[in-house]
Amino acid sequence: MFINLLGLALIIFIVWWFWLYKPEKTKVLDDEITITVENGVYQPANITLPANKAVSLRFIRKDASPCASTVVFDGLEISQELPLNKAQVVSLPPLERGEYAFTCQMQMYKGSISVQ
Ligand SMILES: [Cu+2]
Repeated sequence: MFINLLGLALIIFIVWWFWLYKPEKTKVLDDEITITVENGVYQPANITLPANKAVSLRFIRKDASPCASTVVFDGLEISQELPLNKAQVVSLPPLERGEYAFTCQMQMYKGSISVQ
């Protein structure tokens, strides 16, 4: 009986993890949002922006590895060097609705922008 309950809990957890869990999204209400580059993740990594509004992303890189030193916005033709421990602003033009990805050069860091 105990084993069955444990198995059930495990199944529920797996279902939740793979199908129900959605990464937290950060809605941008200001004109600028700060993104930290550290420990293999952009923080926040999933950003929701309003359409047709120019927004600045303020990157602060705390990861010294060269891999993290460039942020690339695929599809927007933006590529920006990020100095270590110093804010670097990337200005996004007003965007149409859609999903835009941003990554480091080797795509170990991954982020997404959802324009709505
Ligand atoms: Cu990388």
